[in-house]
Amino acid sequence: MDEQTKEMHFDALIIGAGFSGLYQLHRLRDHVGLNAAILEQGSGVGGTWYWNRYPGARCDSESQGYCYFFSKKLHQEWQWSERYPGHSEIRRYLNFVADRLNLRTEIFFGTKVCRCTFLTQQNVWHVETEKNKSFYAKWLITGVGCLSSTNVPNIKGLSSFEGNWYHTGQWPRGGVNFKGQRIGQIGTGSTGIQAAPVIAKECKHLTVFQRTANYSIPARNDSWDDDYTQWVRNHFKELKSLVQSTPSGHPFRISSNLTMEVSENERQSIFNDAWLKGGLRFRGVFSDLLTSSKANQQASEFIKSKIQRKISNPETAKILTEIDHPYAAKRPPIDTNYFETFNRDNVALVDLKADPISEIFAKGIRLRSGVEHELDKIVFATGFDAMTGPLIKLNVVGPNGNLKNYWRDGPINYLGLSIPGFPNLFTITGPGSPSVLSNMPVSIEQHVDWITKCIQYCTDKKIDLIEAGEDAAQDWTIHVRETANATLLPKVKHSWYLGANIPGKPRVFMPYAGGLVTYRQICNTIEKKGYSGFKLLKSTGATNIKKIDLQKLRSFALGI
Ligand code: NA7
Repeated sequence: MDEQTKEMHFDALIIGAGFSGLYQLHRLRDHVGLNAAILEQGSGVGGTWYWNRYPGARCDSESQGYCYFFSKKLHQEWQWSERYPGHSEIRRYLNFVADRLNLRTEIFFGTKVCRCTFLTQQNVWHVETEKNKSFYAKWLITGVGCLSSTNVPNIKGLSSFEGNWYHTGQWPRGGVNFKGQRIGQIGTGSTGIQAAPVIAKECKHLTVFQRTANYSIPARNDSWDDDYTQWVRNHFKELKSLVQSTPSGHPFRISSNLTMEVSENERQSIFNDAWLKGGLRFRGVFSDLLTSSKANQQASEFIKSKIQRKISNPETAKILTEIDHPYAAKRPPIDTNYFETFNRDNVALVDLKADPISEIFAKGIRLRSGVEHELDKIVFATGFDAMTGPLIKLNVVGPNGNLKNYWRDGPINYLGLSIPGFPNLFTITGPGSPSVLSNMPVSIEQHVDWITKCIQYCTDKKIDLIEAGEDAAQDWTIHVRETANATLLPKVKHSWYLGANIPGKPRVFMPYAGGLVTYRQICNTIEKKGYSGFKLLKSTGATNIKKIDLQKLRSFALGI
């Protein structure tokens, strides 16, 4: 390496300045004492929430659980305004955290990573950015999120469309003006279900193109008053212990009752209570909703009947409730007036199962039957190349080859954290970890704490290289699949949990369905056993980590 490259050495580089990256930087810099930095594509902190600014974008986790719990001080200073935090409030929260912990000095904004190569001679990662800048570090940690690689379906004729089109996951920072316009929205997942009611209120006419009907539970969002905020502050310890002791990481318990072991009346009353309370809590009213088809059917029928009653047009109600999968086997959306939106005069529903999109033409969308929908703007609420997509996009190359090739048949790794053949690389909330099946900040804290301890251990013991062993990774990958197969989760046609929404992507259930509590215990046991299943290597040519001038580096990264 020449003089210039030596100057760009870090102990640790973290990719992404969302919940994961910010906390990881804090832990490595402030607790382990490493020279660490974040490389962030956007111009601000927020991660997934930096890009998801579409109308109605809001978290489905309740705000008293959607935050960091590592610092009581931070917790006491922050105040959420609503039951479910909106996208701009989440960005404000992450900016508040970045400021309080003084993290910005170690974040390179506007720095998109395009390649990460492990240099075997030096035992360092070489990270290249879109602006042809290079960074080097012993440790590489990805905090790129699970839902950051957008999926715009390859529909014939999109380039001929004369209006503007947008993907919800890359929403323009200045917003989009829908006033007086005819809007087409493709997609009715969690995002589409949040967006449609808000767009409908703003635009002249909204046409929703639905391929698969979806369940949704009313969110029953509400603003928080000062009493509740005070209650949350006073119960920091209890809330922390609650989110860390539930399988989903959400601030509510899962009932141990079995659906068919209560009377019909009691069952309906339990469902009804949960419907009135709203949100993801519905999933937790019985313990077997995701393991027993019979139990699930009870919940599914209940929800469908509730939805039907909301919609005035029977034909529309039929299209919206012909749902082809068990409740919550796909990511279960929650909504604010989604189904009611179809009672508005300016909203139409198109059933793509009956009449699929044939092409996009200059003036709008044409269906296979020849029916044309003239549109001024198209909104793609068509989801993401989830979990593996953002990691593969980094073009990670280990000593034996690249990640894309290694994962060509689906992700293989150990604990969702470490990949054989990719030393000193950790993937926060990677495939094979509970991640998207859990309340993300809780999973993230667990991962970051584990990674930090592991790096501290390697530093103390002068270990140069650590990576998942092949056998341990194979066993873990099989365990992840078997755990999912014991549930109804893989029984869905188009689920992004399975990668089935992306043409050509291997159909493999990606997140770990064993729950956060079990997962945490497994990780802790592995740590206590001196990182069993990992390969730990000491070499003579230890990486020479040099203190650097951050200001100089930041200018370098930004090309100024
Ligand atoms: P999802 O849940 O993947 O939903 C995408 C939607 O887009 C879904 O309704 C898809 O129908 C539809 N889609 C995708 N491709 C097409 C094409 N080619 N034609 C028509 N319709 C299509 O993504 P979301 O953004 O809603 O949610 C992702 C997560 O973000 C969410 O779970 C939260 O955790 C946050 P399909 O069901 O595949 O038939």
